[in-house]
This record gives sequence, structure tokens and C-alpha cells, in this order.
Amino acid sequence: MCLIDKISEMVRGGRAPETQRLVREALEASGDAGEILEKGLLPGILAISERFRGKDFFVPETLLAARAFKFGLAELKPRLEKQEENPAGRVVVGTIEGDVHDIGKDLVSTMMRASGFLVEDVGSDAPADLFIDRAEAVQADIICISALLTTTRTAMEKVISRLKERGLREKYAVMVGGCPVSQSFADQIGADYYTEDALSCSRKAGEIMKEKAEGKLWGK
Ligand code: B12
Repeated sequence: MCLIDKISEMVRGGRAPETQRLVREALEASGDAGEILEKGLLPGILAISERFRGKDFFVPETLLAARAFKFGLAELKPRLEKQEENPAGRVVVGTIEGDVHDIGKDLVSTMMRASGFLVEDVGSDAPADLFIDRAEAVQADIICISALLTTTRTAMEKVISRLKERGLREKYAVMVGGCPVSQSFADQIGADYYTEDALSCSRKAGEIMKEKAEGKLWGK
């Protein structure tokens, strides 16, 4: 079995120190952090996601796999993320209140940083006003909200209603995502953008910055 496949297996098995060691070895061997993420770590966590799509969701096993994924991603971050003096833009990223899932949100942060964006990560279980307060503090361009539960995805709408109440709606592009979120759901809550994964999210952010440079206001 090749090193990359072993990484997937270690994530699936929830073996964090082994995952970290193998990621380090793979980096020394190939130096290709993108490939290790795409072909090693992600298939590992996605296999767990598939397995727990049904009702046999088993929290301890899933937690261990999530931890192993994070250990691996931490090794890759310095290679993936750029430190830009002139950032492509500023984004606030977080998982909405009531929701502790943060793997997808971390991937969005990492891909954004890899694309030269400055990221303010508000973590998981983040209240609507925290997204807005941090966006104001760092003079952000985009607010990215993640939700993994059907029960919490509705709370994303609160960020939009609070932006309106605070007279800030036009200032920020709001992008939403996560497995229970779709384009039609994004339209329903009045979000500006939806994309399926972290890579397309960072690409969309680049397009948003071009629209902003052309004078676009959001929420119209
Ligand atoms: C790992 C996991 C956990 C871990 C989370 C660990 C962590 N640190 O994140 C733990 C064990 C803690 C957990 C807990 C729970 N979980 Co859970 N969990 C999962 C699991 C297996 C995988 C999620 C994951 O990380 N996927 C991998 C990442 C890479 O994918 P992703 O997050 O979807 O992100 C991708 C895209 O969606 C997108 N994306 C994500 N965010 C954003 C944001 C933007 C702006 C954009 C554009 C894109 C984007 O980009 C990413 C890919 O590049 C899913 C199953 C599944 N099929 O998804 C269940 C699942 C989400 N969990 C579920 C449930 C029910 C729970 C619990 C309520 C269980 C319980 N009884 O306690 C609790 C929730 C507690 C809470 N209040 O939040 C259900 C949700 C069902 C539903 N319809 O609401 C699922 C679907 C499992 C199931 N079949 O029942 N869970």
C-alpha cells in the first residue's frame, strides 16, 4: 500500500499520531501538500462521512477520525497557506451557532489562505453577531458560513437579518455551504453565494473580489 493510501487508512481508523507521522513522511518524499490533502486526508474523512450518512452514526469513532484528520491537516497548513503582504481579500469564516462541526470550515479557511486571502476564523458554534463584529474589526469583504446540521442551517439566516438590522447588508458578500446547504436553500435565506466545496469556495471568493472592485453592493 502506498504512503498516500496509508494516510487515508489512518484517518479512517482515527489514528492521529500515525496520520501526522505519515503526512510528514509524505511531505518529505514528495513535498506535494495539495496531493496529500486531496488523495490522502480527504478520502479518509469522506469515507467516514459516507459510512455515517445513514442512521448508524457513531460519535466516538467519528470524533477519532476527525482528530486524526486535524493532526494531518496541521502538518500541511504551513505548506498550503500563503502569508500575503497584499491579501487577495479578507474573509470571515465560521460554523454557525449550535453546530460544532468544523472540518469543512477548516478546509474553507485553509483553501482561502492558500488563495492569498486573509482569514479571520471565528471557530464553530459562532453566534451571528460574532461573524459581523469580526467582519467589522478586520474590514472583511466576505462572510463565509458553514453548517452541517439541518437544524442549524436555518441559523445562518440570522447573520443576514442582523446585517440588515445593523445597516451593513450591502457591505458584505455572504457565502454559505456545508452538506445540508444547496443553492436553493441559499436563495431561500437571501445568501449571495453558495458553492459545494472548499476549493470552489476560494475560487468564487476571487470572483467576488472582482465584482467588488467593479462597485457591486450585496443583498440587492
Ligand atoms: C465528523 C462528524 C461529526 C464530528 C465532528 C467533529 C468535528 N470536529 O467537526 C462529531 C462526532 C463531533 C459530530 C457530532 C454530531 N453530529 Co456529526 N457528522 C460528522 C460526519 C461523519 C462528517 C462531517 C465532516 O467532517 N465531513 C467532511 C467535511 C470535509 O465535509 P463538510 O463539512 O461537508 O465540508 C465540505 C462541504 O460541505 C463544503 N463546506 C463546508 N462548509 C462550507 C462553508 C462554505 C461557505 C462553503 C462555500 C462550503 C463549505 O466544503 C467542504 C469540502 O471541501 C457527518 C456525516 C456526513 N455525511 O457529513 C456527520 C453529521 C453531519 N452529523 C450529524 C449529527 C446528527 C451529529 C450530532 C447531532 C450527533 C449527536 N447525536 O450528538 C452531533 C452534533 C453536535 C452539534 N451540536 O454540532 C448528522 C447531521 C444530520 C442532519 N441532517 O442534520 C450527520 C450528517 C451524520 C448522520 N448521518 O446522521 N459529528
